[in-house]
Amino acid sequence: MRKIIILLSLALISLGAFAQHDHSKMTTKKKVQPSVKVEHSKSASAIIDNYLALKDALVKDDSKNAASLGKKLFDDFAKFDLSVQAKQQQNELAEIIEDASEHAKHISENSKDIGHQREHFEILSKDVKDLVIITGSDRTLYQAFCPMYNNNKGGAWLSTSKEIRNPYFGSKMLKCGSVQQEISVK
Ligand SMILES: [Cu+2]
Repeated sequence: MRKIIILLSLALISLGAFAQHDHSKMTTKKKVQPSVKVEHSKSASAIIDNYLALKDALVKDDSKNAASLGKKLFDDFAKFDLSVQAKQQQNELAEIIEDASEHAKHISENSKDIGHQREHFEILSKDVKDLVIITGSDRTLYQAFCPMYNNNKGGAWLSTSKEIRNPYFGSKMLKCGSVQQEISVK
């Protein structure tokens, strides 16, 4: 019996040590948020498609492709039909789209500066999330978070997969981050 207790406490101690070793700085910022359910809608499908393609280009450190996808997104925002959205949400949507267009534009104009593209992508990601929560989505999205981006201030992005592929660090730190929130379709 005594032996078992000693073994158990040893196991607990090593578990504790392991947990502490596991990026202690980062886990403090890894706030898991309650999942949200949005309406099923195709209103934002083109935006989601091109946002995700842009995210993948940044994962691949492909600033040139990111720039052309930034242009596509810019066009998607321009084409977005506000009139079919609920009246009381049109103003807020218009503001989100105005901001998001600006970030998409900067991404399109900085094909030689991936760091700058990533700065805009971080805010763009927030805009796309805010947009989708209002308009609804045609697919489940996961918000992932990299605690190390921007001098450990962290940065979030959206993905259709729970697998981490980091658009802020690309090949330098492909798997840094964790899923923070699920945005699923009702
Ligand atoms: Cu800029």
